[in-house]
Amino acid sequence: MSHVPPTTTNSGAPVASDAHSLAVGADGPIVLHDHYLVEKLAQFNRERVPERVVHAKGGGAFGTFTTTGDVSAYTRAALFQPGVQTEMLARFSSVAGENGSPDTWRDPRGFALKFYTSEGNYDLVGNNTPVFFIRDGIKFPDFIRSQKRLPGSHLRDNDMQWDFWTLSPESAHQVTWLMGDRGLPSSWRHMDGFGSHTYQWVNAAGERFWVKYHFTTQQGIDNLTADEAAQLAGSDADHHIRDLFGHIEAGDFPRWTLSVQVMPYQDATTYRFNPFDLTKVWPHADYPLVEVGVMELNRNPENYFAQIEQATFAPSNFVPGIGASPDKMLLARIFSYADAHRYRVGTNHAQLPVNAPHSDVHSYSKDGAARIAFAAPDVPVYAPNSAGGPAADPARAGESGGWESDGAMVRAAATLHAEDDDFGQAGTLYREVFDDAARARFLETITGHVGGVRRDDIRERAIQYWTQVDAGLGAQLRAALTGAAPVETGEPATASVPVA
Ligand code: HDE
Repeated sequence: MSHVPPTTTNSGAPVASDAHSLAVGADGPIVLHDHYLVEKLAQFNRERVPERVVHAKGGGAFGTFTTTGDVSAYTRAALFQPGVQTEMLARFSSVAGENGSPDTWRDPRGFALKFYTSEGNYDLVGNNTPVFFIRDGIKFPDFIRSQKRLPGSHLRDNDMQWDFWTLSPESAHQVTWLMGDRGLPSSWRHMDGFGSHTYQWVNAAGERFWVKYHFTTQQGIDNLTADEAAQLAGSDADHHIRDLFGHIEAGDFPRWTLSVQVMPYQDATTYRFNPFDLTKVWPHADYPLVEVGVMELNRNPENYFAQIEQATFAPSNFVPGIGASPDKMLLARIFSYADAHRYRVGTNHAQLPVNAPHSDVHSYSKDGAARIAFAAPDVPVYAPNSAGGPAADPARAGESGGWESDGAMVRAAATLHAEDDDFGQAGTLYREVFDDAARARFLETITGHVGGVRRDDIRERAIQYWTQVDAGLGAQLRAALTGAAPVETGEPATASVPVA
């Protein structure tokens, strides 16, 4: 037998047995000082960290990002300079399901990226859809709870989901994405990724631009039918984890092309849509894609828990040349993720190898549970100091110039732009992006989903919701739900019908 190492305790001491507790005589009482027995059982009870409250089920891999284009006119960020290659980590996930739930449930897919850049970690935490259900983070806990489980029965519930969605009409664009073919990608390799939010890029001259990120899969878009997804949910709950791990292990490395849409800073005030509204896209005809580079995933995690379960991605992890925007959802996320990580993984989560930057850290943070890295003893633990401690440098930080804003503090929706409404882009997606077959599958999906609603008033609101997206669709849905002959209108919804 090849040389096997001796089993030890967590403290490294060799142990006598993994099969027998220490007892008085073979049939006697177990003794408390069998500290190895205690260690095994106590460690076992503490093997879990709290799962992510959303995006709990997922998988990921390491890889590289290579900047093949030249976007230096728009950003000074080191990783996006021509020819630069940066190590990275990606984690893909579903949203509502708990850890262990099926990978193929209909859901947006998380598309979380961590770039270990020469200026610190840059995290871009997006989804496989360019938009989202809501446009203000204060609604996020409510939205997520409506998608999860009833407090009494602990069962998921179509009434909750459609009650929330139909009372939040801004959700229509994302729900159209969700109920369409892109809600069931055949694998993580066959879906696009998006930063979703509008971000700010700042170039070396300090000029500001607004950008949206698009990761186009080089494997091509491929989706499951509802039946295929349901079958896989029963036969292989880990279908996507298995697919990604197996392809990388076989040397078949998935790749995505990163492009950005770039909006000149001043365009934001007059653009036809609110460019910071996360429920809206910027039509590519308005701001075409500019190619940036290629992301390739080419190394599997060695230990899932250490490197994927404990990975912490945060929209607050910006690097010089990249910053936030007035998107209220992004601004709420900038608080929430780092808070989640301190709770879920620990105050020093950024020191775990998977989360640690590949560049030098000169932070004044100190101590805290499970501290691993620390500064040399002669480095001051306070600033300002006259002992050569780290000094803040605005020029290096290159903090984005932010944006101009004024007015009284209010709780109100953002100002409307010329074509801002809740249903227009959803209708465009349904009528102009879906083909006939996709529209037929879409009708079947929402008929099944709305058909699961018990309360008549919610079901009626759902029919009106889809009528706002497209009058013909609403008529077909009503017919499908009531068995009545569809009333052919075909005209897109123009008159606004109150949904709530
Ligand atoms: Fe998340 N989100 N989110 N989210 N989200 C989390 O962070 C949150 C939103 C997304 O693989 C949590 O570590 C708020 C949009 C991904 O580790 C949490 C709001 C988008 C992941 C959280 C949003 C996302 C998360 C859960 C509304 C796409 C998994 C545990 C303002 C653009 C990242 C955690 C990974 C995870 C908060 C909305 C994507 C709770 C408050 C919009 C891909 O902090």
